[in-house]
Amino acid sequence: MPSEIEFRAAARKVSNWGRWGSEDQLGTLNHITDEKVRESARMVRKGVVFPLGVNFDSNGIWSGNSFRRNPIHLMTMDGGDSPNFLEHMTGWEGGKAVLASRWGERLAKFNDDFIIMPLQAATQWDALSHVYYDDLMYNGVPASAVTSAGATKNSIDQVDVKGIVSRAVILDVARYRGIEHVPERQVIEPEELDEVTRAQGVNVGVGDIVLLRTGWWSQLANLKDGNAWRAGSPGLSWRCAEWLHAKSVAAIAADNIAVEASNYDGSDVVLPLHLLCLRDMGMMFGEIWDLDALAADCAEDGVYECQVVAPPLRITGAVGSPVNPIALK
Ligand code: UVW
Repeated sequence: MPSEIEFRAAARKVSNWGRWGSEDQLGTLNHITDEKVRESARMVRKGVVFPLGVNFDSNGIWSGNSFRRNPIHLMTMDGGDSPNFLEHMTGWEGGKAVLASRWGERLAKFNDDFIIMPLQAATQWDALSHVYYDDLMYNGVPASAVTSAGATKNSIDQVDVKGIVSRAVILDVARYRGIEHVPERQVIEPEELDEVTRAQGVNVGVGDIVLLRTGWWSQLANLKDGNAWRAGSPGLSWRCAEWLHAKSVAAIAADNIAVEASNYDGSDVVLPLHLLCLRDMGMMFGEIWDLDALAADCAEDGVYECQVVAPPLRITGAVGSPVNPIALK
C-alpha cells in the first residue's frame, strides 16, 4: 500500500485532468472511438452472448447493518388482485368511472412492481463522482458539486453518450494461477497482468475495457454473513493505475467488490486505486461482475477478447448505476 508521498507521485503521473478539455466528464471513455466500436463488433464471431450481471434480490451480498442493503422488491399489482382488479388501480387519471369504461371487465390484467435499493447493491458502474480527495473529483470538479440532490457534474448519466460499447479483454488471474480464486485480500501487481496477457496470447489496447477475473464472485455469492466488505476481496494493487494509464484502457470491471484489493492495513491511503483511476484518470470501475461463464468459454477456445455492451441506467445525478453488462463472442 502506498505512503501518501508515493500516492501523490503516482497521481501526478496518471492524471488526465484537462486532457480532453476543462469541461470533460467522460474521462478515459474518450479512448473509445468510432473505429474502436467497429473493432469491438469484429469480436463477435461465434454469436454467443454472456450476461455478466448478478441477480438483484434480497439474497445479495450486503448485511442489514451496512450503509448498503440488498434490493427490496415489492409488488404493487399481483395475481391476488385479480378478483377486484379495478379496486387496486387507484390514482388512474379520470378516476374509477373512466377506468371502468376503458378497462371494465375486459380480458387484460397485469402485474407491476418496484424496487428500493442502493445503486451500488450488485453489478454496477462507479461514476467519476463516486470518490474524491482534497475536496476535488475528476477534472478538478469541486466535491461540493455532489449534494443530497445528487451530482451536478461527473454523474453517471453524463457518460450515456458513450453507450458503453468496446472491445474487452478478459484477464483471468485465477485461472492463470491454476486456483479457484485469488486468496482474500491478496494484491495483484501489474507485472502479473503482463504475465497473464502473455500466457493468454492477448494484447490490451487503446480504448479496451479490461475484465479482471479473480474468481471472487463465487466466494461473494456464498458469504454467510452477507457483508461483502468484511470478507476482504483480492484485487488489483494501486500500482496498476500506471499500467492501465500506459495502455490507455477505457474502463475496468472485475468480479470482486472494489476492483482493487480490500487490504488497507497500515496504509496512509484507503482505496488508492479508486482515487487514482476514478478521480485522477477519469476511469470508471465496474464491480461485482460475474465473469465465470465468459472466462470458461475463453479458456476453452483460447480467445480472450470479446465485445462488451454495458450501458448504465440514465439516473440523473447518480454517482453510480446498476448494469447488466453483456459480452459477445
Ligand atoms: C467504495 O469504494 C466506497 O465503494 P465501491 O467499492 O462500491 O466502489
